[in-house]
Amino acid sequence: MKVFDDRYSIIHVFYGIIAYFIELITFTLLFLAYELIEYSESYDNIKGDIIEYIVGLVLGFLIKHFYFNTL
Ligand SMILES: [Ca+2]
Repeated sequence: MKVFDDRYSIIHVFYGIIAYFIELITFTLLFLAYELIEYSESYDNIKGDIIEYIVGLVLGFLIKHFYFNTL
């Protein structure tokens, strides 16, 4: 599996953070649609990118609940 393997990896993390702050379901569906179009033949890339996105979601959670102290 390819995780944090290219310059887009950090974008996936930031996208995850933004998704958590704005609208989780819509952003997740858009991300999955993009992944399926971009890497329709490489599930290794998709799995890696999803892990990068989840890392972003976790960071978004931590920032929102601990830094901004909101629920
Ligand atoms: Ca990747």
